[in-house]
Amino acid sequence: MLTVFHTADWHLGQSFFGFDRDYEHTCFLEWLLAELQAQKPDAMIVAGDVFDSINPSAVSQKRYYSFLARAHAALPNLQIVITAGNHDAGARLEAPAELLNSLNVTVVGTVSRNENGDIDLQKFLVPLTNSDGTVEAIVLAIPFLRPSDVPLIPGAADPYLDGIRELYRLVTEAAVEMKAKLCPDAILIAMGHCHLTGGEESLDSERRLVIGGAEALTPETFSGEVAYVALGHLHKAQRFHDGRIRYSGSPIPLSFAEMRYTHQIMRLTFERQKLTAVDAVPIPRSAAMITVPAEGFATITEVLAMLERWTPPLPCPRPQSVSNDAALPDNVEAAGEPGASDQREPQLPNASLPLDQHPFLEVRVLEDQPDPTRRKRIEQALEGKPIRLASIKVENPARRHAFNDATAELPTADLKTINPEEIFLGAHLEKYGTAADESLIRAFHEILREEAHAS
Ligand SMILES: [Mn+2]
Repeated sequence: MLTVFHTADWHLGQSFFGFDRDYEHTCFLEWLLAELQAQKPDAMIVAGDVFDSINPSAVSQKRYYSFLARAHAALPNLQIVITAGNHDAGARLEAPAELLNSLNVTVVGTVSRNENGDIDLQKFLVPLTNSDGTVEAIVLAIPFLRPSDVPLIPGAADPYLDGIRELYRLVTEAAVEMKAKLCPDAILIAMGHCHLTGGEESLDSERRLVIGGAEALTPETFSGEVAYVALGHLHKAQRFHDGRIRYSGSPIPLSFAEMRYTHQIMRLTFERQKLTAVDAVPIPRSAAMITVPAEGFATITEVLAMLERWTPPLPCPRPQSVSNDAALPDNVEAAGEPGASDQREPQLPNASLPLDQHPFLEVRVLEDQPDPTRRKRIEQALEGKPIRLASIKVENPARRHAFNDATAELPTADLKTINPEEIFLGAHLEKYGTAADESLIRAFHEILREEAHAS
């Protein structure tokens, strides 16, 4: 029997509308370490997007390397296989590969070629052993593939997609060969960081791989010889082909569009050369994400009233290793203080929720007229409340309609004859669906005069 954890899309170091996610990532990694210790899987695979950017912060790198070191110290037989995603710098992720080998961690970030230009297929093959030391599986550790990574196929209709399919075919062939030689009973587990046709996406944070949807691969890319395909890239956990191919999903929501996803890791059990069980292990949420209103949009008056009424959630217990006491207000006892939690009222004083546990808020306002005071009024309504205002989303139902009308009526003027007021009036109509009033037009002319003086 072989048990494997499948996770992906950690996006360590993400900056969320200027707020960092270090607390949430630390909680996740603590939880993951505890899960590993409790369940003692033979291996864990991380299918890309370890970091959010190609130049990850020192703090996020520290989280990552500390986690790997602690996981190895706690479970010396645990094998970890990590591939690079489209957010990662593959070469950078791979740079400490030899060092990480000593921690039983294999990292594949890039495609390597020999002096003839042939792709090194062996680099992608990682044998997994069970607790007896028998090779039970071979992982096809394939990172996110860029167009220059894939084999050139003469006359291909789509060189990139066909190249990806060809690379998977070649690696599968090499794995089958290795299996015949080394361990005829082993199963094949493929990894990938890609977009499968029909996959449900969240465009806010995944970053489209190629514009136009042509980047999507079909599930047939993965040969039937592969028992399980562990994917990353789409942040919603989802399955294809009766669950043989899965996205584990990201451990935390990376955008407001993902706040209702179930965040989980997959625990896979393989027995007698077959995938016999897949369990989704839910990951506890360490900071809430909310929108006001909960559904759709509301007028600024309604929104302000809702924000006034809003009350904070109870704080979550802090993991031991989060040493961010600076974020704790002075009147709060440190976590773990005996009796501290018992004395807490359900209605908390505002300051008692540590800053990094404040929910992220997106305010969704229905716009009927220009409102330069909007942000200020929202901020005032939130004053003293333990919440992080991340985003104000403005919806104007009249806008699209007005825009269509306006563009239909716009004369085709050349740049020399068009005047600033006309552009301003057109833009106002397009944005708000109404004509600008006298005071606004006066204010606009005032700006024009100032501008003329300045230049
Ligand atoms: Mn991702």
